[in-house]
Formats: sequence, C-alpha cells, structure tokens
Amino acid sequence: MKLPEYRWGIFLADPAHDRRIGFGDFMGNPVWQEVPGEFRNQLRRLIVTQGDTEPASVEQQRWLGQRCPSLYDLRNLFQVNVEEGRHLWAMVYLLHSYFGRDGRDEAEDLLERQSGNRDKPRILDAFNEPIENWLDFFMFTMFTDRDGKSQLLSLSESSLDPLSRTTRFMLTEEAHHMFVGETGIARILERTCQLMKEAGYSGDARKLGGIDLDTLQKFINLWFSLSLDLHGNEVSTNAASYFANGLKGRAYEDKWEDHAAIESLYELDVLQDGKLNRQHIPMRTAMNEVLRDWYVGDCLAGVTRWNKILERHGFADRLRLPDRKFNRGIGMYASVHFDPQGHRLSDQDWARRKDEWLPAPNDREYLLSIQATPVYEPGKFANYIAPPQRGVKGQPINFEYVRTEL
Ligand code: BYC
Repeated sequence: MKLPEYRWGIFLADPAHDRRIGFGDFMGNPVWQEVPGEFRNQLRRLIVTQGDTEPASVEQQRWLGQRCPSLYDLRNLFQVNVEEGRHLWAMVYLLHSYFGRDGRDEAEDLLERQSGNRDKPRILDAFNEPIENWLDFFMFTMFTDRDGKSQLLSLSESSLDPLSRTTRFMLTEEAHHMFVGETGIARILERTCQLMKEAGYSGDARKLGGIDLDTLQKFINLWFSLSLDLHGNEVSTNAASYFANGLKGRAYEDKWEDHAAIESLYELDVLQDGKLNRQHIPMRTAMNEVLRDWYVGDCLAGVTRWNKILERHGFADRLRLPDRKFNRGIGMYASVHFDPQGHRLSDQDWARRKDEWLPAPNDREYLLSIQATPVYEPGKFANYIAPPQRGVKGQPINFEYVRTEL
C-alpha cells in the first residue's frame, strides 16, 4: 500500500467474558472498564513509560535503511518500525480516552521527547542508546523487544481491561520482532561459521569480511545487560504497589499458585557493604526480579538455539549470556563492577578490561565499514549474513520486498 493510504489502527484483543481481577488485593472483583481515581497516577505512569519506548525504538533505528544487508531485511525493519509506531498509537489511545486533560498532555510530551536528546531524552536508558548498525538492531530486537514481551505480558494481566486488551494484541506483533532479531543473529552466525571454515578454522571471520564470534559476544553482553536494566530495581516498592493494586501482574499470572503473594518470600543476592549476601525479601517487593527471572530464561532458550548452529558446524565455541550483575546501570549491582562471570572487579580493572567484553570503538568502526553500502538488489545479501531459510508470506527470497524507485 502507498504510504498516504496507510491508516493507523487501534487493535484490542477480544474482551474476555466476565473477566475478573486475577491477583493482588482486589482479586476476584470484576475488572475495571474505567480508571479508578486512586490508581490514576500509577496507571498513567505505566502507560506513559510503555508508550515512550515505542517511538524511541523507531528513532533509534532510523539510520539502518542506508546500511541494510538486503531488501528482505529492509522490509522486516519497516514492518517493525510501523508496528512500533502503531504501539505508540495504542498507548496514546489509552491516554486520550481514559485520562482526560492530563492524559492528552502526557501524549503531547511523548512527541517532545526524543531518543538520545540531551535535554528531553526518552525515559528508559536503553532507548537512548544509538542503534547504528545491524548487529545492534538484531540484538535489540532479540533482547530489548523481549523485555517488551515481559512487560507486555505483565501489563496484559492488568485489572484495567482496556490496557490488558491493547497489550494482549501488541504481544502478537512483538513475537515477530523477536523472530527478526533471533533469526538475524542466527543468519550472521551461520555465515560466520562458513567464513571461519574458509579461513581454515583460524577463527578469524573478520579476515573474510564477516563478524567474528568475539564481536557477537560483546553485543550480546551489551544488549542483554541494557535490557536487564529495563526491568527496574531488584527491590521495588513501586512494583509491590503495582501488584497489590492489580495494575501489573507477573508473566502468565495464572500459572502461579499464590496470587496474593503476601506471605511468600523471594531469595536474592543482596549487595551490602560491598559483599553479596543471600537474603529473603517479601515477594511483592521482588516483582521486578521475578519478571527478570522469566526474561533471563526466555533469553537463554534463544542463545541455546544459536549455539546449535556452532555445534552443527563442528565448532567448540559457544555464545553465552553474561551474569546478570554484569554492566548494570539500574539496581543494586549498578554501584560496583562485575565481569561476565559475575566476579567482582575493582574500578581500575573494569576500566582496563571493559573493551574485552563490550563493543569498543574499533568494533563499531569495523561494523560500519562492512555495512557502508546498502544492498538493494533483490535476492542479494551482504557478505556477513546468510540468506533466510524462506521469504515472507510465501514469497521467494529474491522477491522485490521493497520498491526503491522514486
Ligand atoms: N532507566 O522502583 P523502580 C518495549 C527508574 S520495552 C531509567 O525499580 P519500577 C519495547 C524508575 O522509573 C518495555 N530509569 O521502578 C521494546 C523509578 O523512577 P522514580 C517497556 C529507570 O517502576 C523494544 C526509579 O528508577 N515497558 O515495550 O518498579 C522496542 C525506581 O525504580 C529504569 C515498560 O517499561 C531504567 N531502565 O520499574 C519497542 C512497562 N528502571 O520514580 C518497545 C512499564 C527504573 O524514582 N514500566 N528506573 O522517578 C514499568 O513497569 C516500570 O516503570 C519499570 C521500572 C519496570 C520500567
């Protein structure tokens, strides 16, 4: 369809008959079709935070078309961008329809903030990071969109039914974004393995214009740790009150046995006076950490699938998720440094060694050098990435997925 004919839609999952509040202090009551006055601020804040991430990601990704590895990938980028734009629309619909004047003001402010802007940045840190190359993009859609999945799963449990229904619909699209990320990295890895073999098992895929495993690992370390931060503090009274008030549940709340979570405890390594101590904290205050646990498990499954590619090609190397204390900017582990195995580091050791674990300027320069020219010819792929196994919606891989004529 031509761009001027495109219409943003507001999609809500079908209403569930006689839906009841499934957790917290109001469990069993009918869900709300309007916003209760006493929870107005908290709900607005959650919706604004969610809404703010959506245009942010499009702003972050706006340079990628000029560096795309194929028309197939360009098409996927555009679909992701259009859907994120629509997710913003969905959150703005909630603000306009349910929050009156202040909702409309908040919606305006969403247009004022901009990813990476020094004066008016986006609310959450990961959404101010530049996404300048396709490795960033695929890692972002693998790891940061997966935080989208965690957060949308927990918001879809909300007692505010319009919020639950919009987020339930958004989740269906989030799945495709993660597919783009996971298969994007899988295709790079496939090509890396081919190039490593061509290089005589020397392991240096860069010599042949590919992306080496060390660089892939550094980008995993970066985007996984940034996305862990998106789950908030380990111990959070905000999270406890969201849960108590029925605003935000856990992922798949119905799979839990105890939906009140008043008595139960959560075991956590608490950093005190520079030392880690295993402690029991009230479950409600640990809800961010509970969601983070779910998230880490979901990421791990993806990394295990990537490692099957290395295994199939006969390589002993493996990709790994870093320890969850590594490179944290939010939460109790942010005040000290840890290596990817979770060992404490002094500030000096961190400064000396961090480029071993996180993308360094020369890694970024290298990636930009191999992505300098976009590949716009149908069926052609940049040297560092393998073609997908199949095209989109039954079309062949060499289909002209994006028309580039004016
Ligand atoms: N960066 O009590 P805490 C997606 C602030 S991704 C900066 O732990 P809470 C998508 C926090 O605001 C999903 N600040 O907070 C993916 C608070 O500030 P105040 C997005 C942070 O509320 C790809 C203070 O620290 N959805 O959809 O429990 C493409 C105390 O923290 C950060 C949502 O985020 C951070 N990372 O937890 C497109 C869902 N973390 O009050 C889209 C809605 C915390 O001291 N948001 N702070 O000023 C929430 O559920 C919660 O706000 C959070 C934070 C989980 C984010």
